[in-house]
Amino acid sequence: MRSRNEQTSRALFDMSMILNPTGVQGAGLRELDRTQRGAFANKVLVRPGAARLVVVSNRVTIPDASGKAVAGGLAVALKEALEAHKGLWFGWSGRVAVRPSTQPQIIDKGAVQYAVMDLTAQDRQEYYSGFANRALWPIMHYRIGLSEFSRADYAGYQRVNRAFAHALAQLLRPDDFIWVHDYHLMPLASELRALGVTNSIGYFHHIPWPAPEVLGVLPGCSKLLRVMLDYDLIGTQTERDADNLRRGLIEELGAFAIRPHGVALDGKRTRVKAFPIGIDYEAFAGAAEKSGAHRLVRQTQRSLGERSLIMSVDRLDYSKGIPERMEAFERFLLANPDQCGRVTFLQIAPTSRSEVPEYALLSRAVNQTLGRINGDKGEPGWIPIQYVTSAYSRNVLAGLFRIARVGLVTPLRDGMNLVAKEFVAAQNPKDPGVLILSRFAGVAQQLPQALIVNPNDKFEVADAIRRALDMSLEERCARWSAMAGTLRRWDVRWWSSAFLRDLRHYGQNGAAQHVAEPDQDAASSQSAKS
Ligand code: ADQ
Repeated sequence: MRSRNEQTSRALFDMSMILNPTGVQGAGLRELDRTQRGAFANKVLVRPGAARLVVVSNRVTIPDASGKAVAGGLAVALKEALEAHKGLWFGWSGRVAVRPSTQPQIIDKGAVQYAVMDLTAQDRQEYYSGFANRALWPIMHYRIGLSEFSRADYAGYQRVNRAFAHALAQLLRPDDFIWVHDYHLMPLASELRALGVTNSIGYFHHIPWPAPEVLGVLPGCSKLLRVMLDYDLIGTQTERDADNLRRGLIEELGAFAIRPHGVALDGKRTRVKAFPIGIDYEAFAGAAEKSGAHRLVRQTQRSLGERSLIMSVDRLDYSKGIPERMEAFERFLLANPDQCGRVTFLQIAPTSRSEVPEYALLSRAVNQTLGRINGDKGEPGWIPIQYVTSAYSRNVLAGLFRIARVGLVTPLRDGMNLVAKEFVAAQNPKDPGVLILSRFAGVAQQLPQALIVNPNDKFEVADAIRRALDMSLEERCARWSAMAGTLRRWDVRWWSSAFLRDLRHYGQNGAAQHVAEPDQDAASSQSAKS
């Protein structure tokens, strides 16, 4: 069992980068011993409990000196799986160095080993800020107009993936199974295969996978699709994402569909399946229950008085639809003058990726919209929209969610959206608030009992706010208990164990590189477009 401190310690968590920056300085660093370089051995079937789990993500969360994980929900989930498998977590240290690492730095913490690499400023710019966050992120979120492709960035993206593969391959044992996370590292399996690594390799895509027509706009998209075939198993957030990726592989590359969930091409076979990420429901609910004593929660409750709280929490990202949401709230006030002075909308939105120009523009747009609405609609003693940009502990967020009457989660596009799940977990079962949810967030497919809206339609969102505020206790309880049941059952432990179980299964049943022909039972073999 983890300690409560460990469970509740939380920093702002950019899940898409997989975890927040942490200091990795200090005791435990050592250079890789040459005798450890025993990679490139033949694949060994993974026996439950016997094989080591190797997690790879853009950023690595290393427990701090006191042994506590400085981490959000995913770090907690992965840490548990890592500990159970005496695992290794590999990725970027978060540091920029004058020279790139050729060898990872190894840090031992209890049952888990961490291996981190430094990047140069150029690597960071091209791989992370450039290709990952200026080209891939917008395309994957259907924002073609914002996607900036540059060959130099793409070369940097490939270079960092290759360097990571070289460093990681030195650490691998024959029976390790490898779990790669997110869009920064899509070519990693292919780079590892090129080095002769035959271990089972899985990949989880935390953000949406767009329709082939959208991804097709990105120069070099068929190369990006082709490298996905080197994974044994690819996890997506929703069935729609899985279907989009399978269609992309079939339509763009001419791969064959195979049953179940898979595609095959040129002797490679991969499975693509939805594994909706969950939260640590009980821990979040427990934190919410005890949060009333927290100063910030009490202060907020006092300042609200009789007013209803409408609440949103997001990283400051254009995919989250923050200015659009503020305008929908303005529309609600215009349509419901009786509500002026009776509701407060609290938007928490810590800055992220500020080195990317589109994010600086967004920050300005949010401030302008906010200023205009508060100036137009505010009154002495009442500011309609409160906007804060700090990161808060899980206890504080949970406490604020619990006193909110409405959770307004309206991203324009989102892989899953954990905030919606956290809002539900934080509610008082006897008097729950109402969740308003964008139909374009992956979570909407799991929570149809929320009020589902199109975030581009201000009128529809405004009507949903009114409906939420007027909803009877009976209806709120019925909706909430259905959502809570789903989230309890499909929690973060289910997510990691379901993925790893399937990775073992599909890894054992044909590594990507070992398949000569598509399965005979192919439901719909489709021929190459070209
Ligand atoms: P994100 O885009 O970062 O994640 P989200 O799923 O909402 O979005 O996760 C954000 C996390 O950060 C939540 O746990 C939230 O509580 C926390 N957080 C946000 N603001 C905070 C603040 N001010 N203080 C403290 N914590 C804060 C990406 C994808 C998502 C997908 C996740 C997980 O974009 O679609 O759900 O990965 O797979």
